Parts: sequence; structure tokens; C-alpha cells
Amino acid sequence: MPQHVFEPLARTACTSRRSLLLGAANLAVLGFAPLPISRAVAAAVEDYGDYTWGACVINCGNRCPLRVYSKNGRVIRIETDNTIKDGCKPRQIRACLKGRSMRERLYSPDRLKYPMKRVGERGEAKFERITWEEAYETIATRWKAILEKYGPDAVYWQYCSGQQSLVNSRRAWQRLMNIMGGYLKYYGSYSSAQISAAFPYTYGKKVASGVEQIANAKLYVAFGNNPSVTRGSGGSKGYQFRCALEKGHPKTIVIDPIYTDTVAGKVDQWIPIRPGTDAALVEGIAYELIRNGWVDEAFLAKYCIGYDEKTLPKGAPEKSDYKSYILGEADGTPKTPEYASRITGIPVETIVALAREIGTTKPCFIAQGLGPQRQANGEQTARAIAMLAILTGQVGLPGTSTGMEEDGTNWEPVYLPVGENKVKATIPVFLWTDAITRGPEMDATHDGIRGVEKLSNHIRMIVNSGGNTLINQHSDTFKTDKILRDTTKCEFIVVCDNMMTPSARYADILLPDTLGPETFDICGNGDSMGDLACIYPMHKAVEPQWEQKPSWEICLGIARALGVEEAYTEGRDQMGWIRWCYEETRKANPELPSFEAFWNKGPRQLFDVKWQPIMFEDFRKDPEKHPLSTPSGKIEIYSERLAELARTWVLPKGDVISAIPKFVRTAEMPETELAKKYPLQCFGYHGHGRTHSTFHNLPKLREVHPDRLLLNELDAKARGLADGDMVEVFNDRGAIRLPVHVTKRIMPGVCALPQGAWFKPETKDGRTVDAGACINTLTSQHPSPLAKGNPQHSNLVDIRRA
Ligand SMILES: Nc1nc2c(c(=O)[nH]1)N[C@H]1C(S)=C(S)[C@@H](COP(=O)(O)OP(=O)(O)OC[C@H]3O[C@@H](n4cnc5c(=O)[nH]c(N)nc54)[C@H](O)[C@@H]3O)O[C@H]1N2
Ligand SMILES: Nc1nc2c(c(=O)[nH]1)N[C@H]1C(S)=C(S)[C@@H](COP(=O)(O)OP(=O)(O)OC[C@H]3O[C@@H](n4cnc5c(=O)[nH]c(N)nc54)[C@H](O)[C@@H]3O)O[C@H]1N2
Ligand code: SF4
Ligand SMILES: [Mo]
Repeated sequence: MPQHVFEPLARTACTSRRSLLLGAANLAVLGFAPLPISRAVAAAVEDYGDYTWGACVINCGNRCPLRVYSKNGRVIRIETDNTIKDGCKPRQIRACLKGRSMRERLYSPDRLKYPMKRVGERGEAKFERITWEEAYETIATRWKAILEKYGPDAVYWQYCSGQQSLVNSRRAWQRLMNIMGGYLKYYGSYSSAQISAAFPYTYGKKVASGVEQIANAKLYVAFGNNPSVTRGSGGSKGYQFRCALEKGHPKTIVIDPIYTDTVAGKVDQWIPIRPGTDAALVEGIAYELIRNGWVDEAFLAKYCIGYDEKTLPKGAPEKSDYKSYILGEADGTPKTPEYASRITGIPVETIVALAREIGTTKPCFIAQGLGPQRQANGEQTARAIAMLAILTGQVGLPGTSTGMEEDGTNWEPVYLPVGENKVKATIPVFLWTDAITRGPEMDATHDGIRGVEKLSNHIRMIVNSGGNTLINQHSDTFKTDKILRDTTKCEFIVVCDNMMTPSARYADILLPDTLGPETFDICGNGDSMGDLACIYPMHKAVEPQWEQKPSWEICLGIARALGVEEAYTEGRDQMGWIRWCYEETRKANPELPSFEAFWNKGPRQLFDVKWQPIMFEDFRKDPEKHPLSTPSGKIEIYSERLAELARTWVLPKGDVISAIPKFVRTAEMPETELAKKYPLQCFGYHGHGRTHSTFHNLPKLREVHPDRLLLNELDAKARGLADGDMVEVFNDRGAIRLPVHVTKRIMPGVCALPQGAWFKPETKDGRTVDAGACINTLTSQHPSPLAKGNPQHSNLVDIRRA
């Protein structure tokens, strides 16, 4: 199919204004007298200035265009991409409330205004204003000293996701850091560490069919997937998901501890489940599939390794195949629906009925969001869920997928080039606090270190720009706080942000960045745009109010102080690099218009760029010719590579790596020692009102989406709690305070709150409580076994009245 570009219908302030007024006139023609309110709106609209294009570049996975109306140097109104005719394709990319709150962000009292240096203890948030020159000089001097004393692998670039534009972002920093010899690398992410590590063992890579395939399915079964919230843009996968359901009308079943907005009134069945137990549910279903002859034996024999003894690899122990495990021939425990029911809290009849649906309905699309894998046993869960697609042969056909979250286009624009990082040492992203405290002890078999046998340094310097993972989004805030306060360990911390965030409090040098409409940039696709591909200009609409500078320019200042300006700029300024990114993107997409046309006209949507709607279609047609990238070329239910890791890695007690996916009960689950002390499971879901911690400080959004603890009626009753009561949620790591929302929308025995609230410790009578209610005050730094990833949804707690 030829690639083509859809043009927005109306682009200028004049046209949009006229169409609004004409709307009012039409109403009058139809016999409706304009109401005073519509007159007021019309008058207000008449008073707008012109608009410029901008974008919300926060990492919710989408990217939404914004139309920024400004007047007399102030942004006065934010609109979005409501200019093209809407439909399922093409569709408007409408910003959500968060993106539309750009004006509130710009004029927030929390804005960082000037460069500052720390004057109190680290973490105390006592700062003094300095000049940009002093900031540049200090950073250059301290950085050079650390490089000289320890080497570049003592410098760490902190994970961050807050700024996803092409030039002013982490890429400017990484470019500079690579010029200076590089920095300690990380692999994985806070988003998908466990599934990213696990899926390649099964399929060779982490992939799924496109969201549109749902329209070809008769049955859609999702585990912990909440696209209505987590893919919330008007143009995103969340919207395309709804379009696919409307088109194909598959039966829809969602398995989630919470009755989410994706579920509410929109799917056929909600099955509440205890967090972390999906693998046990899968096992109960697998038992039924085998018992009833609903497994696709021919598919398993031809395309898979390790379903039964016939296809086990040669060296594998006897009865180590999946079928023997499910039937209990290996461990004496048949994984019956009764077994699964005890673990998951799901009634036996529901499991049996679900198995019948999955066993007898084709095509069946199996999916999982990222919630189920953000658990201490997340790698097992991720691979286990894939088993439902594999056992029933629902892979590589129309209306099927792999068990992962539905995919979108893999189109990417070209970003500011960052150069090469010469440092080889690589840590799992979640283990940076460990790398501060015990760096040189860390190696491959204990800590998943890659690139070197062992780390040779502690982390001595951190650069954190566009992220709040320095404290808020990392686990165990009180522990992290202690680690960061010790200036003998991590000696120097630079933070760059727009707001005085919890992470900003730990800066030695604190730098104020511009926000979108205060500078020029360019922005492209996110990973959750469904089949949309898009690219937007970001115009400067207003001058920065104080001394804020864009990241590009900040790094230029530091580059000068370091004497590497030329290497950093390569003769281009900020606008030159914006143009470069566009021109390079255009080389691969020649249907894009000239830079001038693009820059002056507004966002572009590109359709029909490469994406794979049916994953493994080729493999299904001809597995010899199109083998998977696993060692055997087949789907590996039994993975010899995992068996090898299970033998050679040194794991703490209770951590399990296994060749086939298995339910593993980890330390913070029901029926454990700890559950006697802390009987409730607790996690922080990704809510409507924030993207992680971004937008937390906007009062209007907090009013619309308040931070509340979801608690089932039964658990509330047992504790004498009523809706709205203030409670403390606590475990051995800390306590948070927030109001409780008593509801039927959550599984009994489980409580949950939106993640991302700002950590705000308050001490009274010698006791410190996080009054900000950041979920990470309750989460653990014990990593998951294989990915060494963040188990942030696996927590036991109790609740008391505050
Ligand atoms: N509005 C909004 N959108 C976002 C974000 C945001 O913060 N806000 N963040 C963005 C980012 S970076 C990411 S990585 C994604 C995150 O997207 P996800 O990781 O998918 O989001 P979560 O809310 O953590 O989890 C999804 C669902 O899984 C459920 N769940 C949790 N544990 C389990 C379990 O053990 N089993 C089952 N079956 N279900 C479980 C939760 O109740 C939730 O409804 O969202 C992106 N989009
Ligand atoms: N318990 C728990 N913890 C979690 C999660 C969970 O589900 N549960 N989710 C995890 C996931 S999936 C992720 S991706 C991480 C996300 O963690 P982070 O990547 O840290 O994301 P945010 O918290 O949104 O922080 C983004 C920061 O960027 C800043 N920012 C925004 N725009 C700009 C800009 O233009 N310039 C600069 N310099 N800064 C800007 C914002 O003000 C904000 O402070 O959190 C993880 N943490
Ligand atoms: S938060 Fe996401 S959906 Fe909302 S406006 Fe920003 S990019 Fe769009
Ligand atoms: Mo994420």
C-alpha cells in the first residue's frame, strides 16, 4: 500500500474561530436562540489571539498535539487536534485533560525559576540562587574531577521518561555525556522489565499482533490491561481498541483485581483476581484444556518445544515438560481448577467456564497489560499468560496474538543523535541504588550485570533530567532517601526539571528547564499510538518567565565550560538540529512535505507505515523458512537457556527461575509468613489523573482525580472504616496517609491507589508518615529473579484509621 499523509482540514486561528461562530449561527437558523452562555463563549473566542502548535511530550505512550493560544506573552488557552474529521481512521489525536492542563503547568507556583545550588544537607531542599555561569562551571569542575578519580562508569544517567521530544530531552544530555567518555549504562525499564526479559525466552522477542486484529477475534481475554486509561489519548491504541471491539464484537473478558474504566460497562465479563496469581489461573485453565482435549496437539508438536515429553530437548530432565507439570506428574500436585481457585480467589466454576470459552472459541486474542508483570514473579506470569495462546494454537492467525499487550506501529522519527557510549558496564535499571551502595560487589550471576564481569565502581555522580525516579518512582522511598543523603557515597547530583519535585530536593545543582510552549522543538510517535504514525512541530509560543532554558541550551553551556562545544554542536544550533531531525525522518518517509510546510502548518499523521498486524504469520505459514529467533527456531515452552540460568545464577532464597513457566508464590503474597502480619495486598495503578508523578501538582487535576485508596466493602467493614475516612497504609518500610474509597470495584483482600503521588514525609511525635501518599513508600527494592526488575505491584500492608 502506498504511504500517504492526511492533511488537517483547518489550520489557522481564523478558520477555527469562524467555524465555531458559524456553529452558533446554524443553531439560530434551526430555531434555537443563542443562549447567553454561547454568546459569552463566542465573545471569548473572538478575543483569542492566534495559536501555535505544541505537543504533550509526557510518556503516557501517546503524544498529543496541542494548539496553544497566546496573547500579550501569556498562554491563555489550550486546544487540541480537533481540526480533522474524526473517525476510527483517520482519527483525531485529542489530548486528555492532562495535556490540556499545559497552561496550569506553565504558571504553576512549583516552577523552577533559576539555577540553584544546595546549601543545606542533601535532601533538605535548602537552595540558593546562582547564575547560569556558576552552574555550568560547577558541573564541569565536579564532573571532570569524578572522571579523573573514578572513570566514566562512576557517572550514571538516571532513568527518566518525562520529556519525549526529539531535541530538548535526555538525548541532549546523553550526547554530552558520551562526548565526555560515556556513563554507566542500564538495560530494561520500569515499565516492562519482567516481560521484556521473559518473552524472548518463549518467542525470541517481545512482540504481539496489532490492536486491529481484535476485530477479527471471536474472543478477547486480557489480563491486567487497562487501555482506556493507560492509552488515554483520542488517537491512541485505547481508542483504536474500542473501534476494534465495535467492529468485530468479540466476547470480551478482563481479568484484573480492579473493575477498571476499560472494564466498566464495556466488556462482557470481569474476573477479579489476587495480584501476582495469574500464572496459577493459567495452570488451572491449562489443566481443563488438557483434560477436555482442547489443546492443539498438532500445533504444539510442529511449532513448540517442551509441551510434552515428545518435544522436550535432549538434555532436559524427565517429566520436566509442561504437560507433566500441569498434571502433577512431576511434583505430585495436579494444577486443577480447585488448586487455582485457592491461590487466585476465583471460584472454581468461573475457572472451568473460562477454560471452556478459551478452549472452544476461535480465533481467540490473548493479551496482558504491564500490570501483571510488574510483580515479584512477573517473568513467570508473563510467560504463563502466553501459554493460553500457545496451548490453543492461537498464534500467527488472524484474530490472534502472542499473549502480550496489543501492538501498534513501530514507526519512529529520527532523534537528536547521542553518539556512542564507550562504557561497557551495564546494570539492570532497577539496581541503581544497589550500584551506589555496593557497586564493585555486583556481578552477572548475582545481579544481572552485563558487559563486564563485575562493576569496578560505585555510582559517584548522577544526572537526572525529566525524571522523578531519583526518589518518587523508585521503590522504597525511605531507603532511597537514606542512600541519597549520604554524600560520601553518591558525591554529586544534578537535577533538571520544570518543577520543584521530590527528586529535585536531592539535587546539589538544580537547573530550571523550559516547558513545551517556551521553546522550539519537534516531536514524533509514541509507542501507544495504535497504527497511527505522526510528527508535530512544537513552536515557541511565549518567552520563559524567569531564567529557564531548554535542555539543548543547558547542555551547550556545560559543553562550553568543559571545552567540548564543537563536538556537541557539530556546527548546528537548536533550530538546526530540529531541522536535521525532520530532514532525516523525511529521508525515510519521502511523502512528508518540506520542512517549511511542516513547520508552518501543524501536525502530520502518516498512515500505512510498516507494522505487523498478525504477529508470527510467516512462522505459522512456514516455520522452516521463517523460524523464530529462539535457539530452536520454535516457540520454547521449555527454555534450555532458562534452565541454564537456573543452574548458574545465585538467587536469594525464594527467588525462582525455571525452564517452563510456573506459578511462584513470592514473599509478599497471601499464605506467606508476612501475610500474618500484613494481610492486604496493595499496589499503585496507573491512573487517569497523572502520568506517573507528572501533573501531580495541578490542583484541578487532583480535584477531578483525587488520590484515594480503593478498598473493598468487606475489608472496610472488618476495620470499621467508612468511605472518605483518612487512613494510614503501612508495612515495615513505611506508612502513607490518604482517604479511603470504599467500593465494590476492587477484589477483597486487595487495596490500590494511583501511583505517582509526590512523596511528602511529615514527622510528628517522632513518627514519620508520607502525607503525600506515594505508593513507593510501601514498595520493595528486592528485584525480580530474572530481569532484576521492579516488583512494585507486590506489596503486603495493613490499614489503620489515621
Ligand atoms: N493515564 C496514564 N496513562 C499511562 C501512564 C500513567 O501514569 N497514567 N503511564 C504510562 C506508562 S510509562 C506505562 S509503562 C503504562 C503502564 O501500563 P500498565 O502497567 O498496564 O498499567 P497498570 O495500571 O500498572 O496495570 C494495568 C492493570 O493491571 C492490573 N494489575 C496489577 N497487578 C495485576 C496482576 O497481578 N494481575 C492482573 N491480572 N492484573 C493486575 C491493574 O489493576 C491495572 O488495571 O501506562 C502508560 N500510560
Ligand atoms: N510503585 C510504582 N512505581 C512506579 C510505577 C508503578 O506502576 N508503580 N511505574 C513505573 C513506570 S512504568 C515508569 S515509566 C516510571 C516513570 O517515572 P519517571 O520517568 O520518573 O516519570 P515521571 O514521574 O512522570 O517524572 C517525569 C519528570 O519529568 C519532568 N518533566 C516534564 N517535562 C519536562 C521537561 O520539559 N523538561 C524537564 N527537564 N523535565 C520535565 C516532570 O516534571 C517530572 O518530574 O515510574 C515507575 N514507578
Ligand atoms: S498525557 Fe498522554 S494522552 Fe494525555 S495529552 Fe499527554 S500525551 Fe496525550
Ligand atoms: Mo512506564
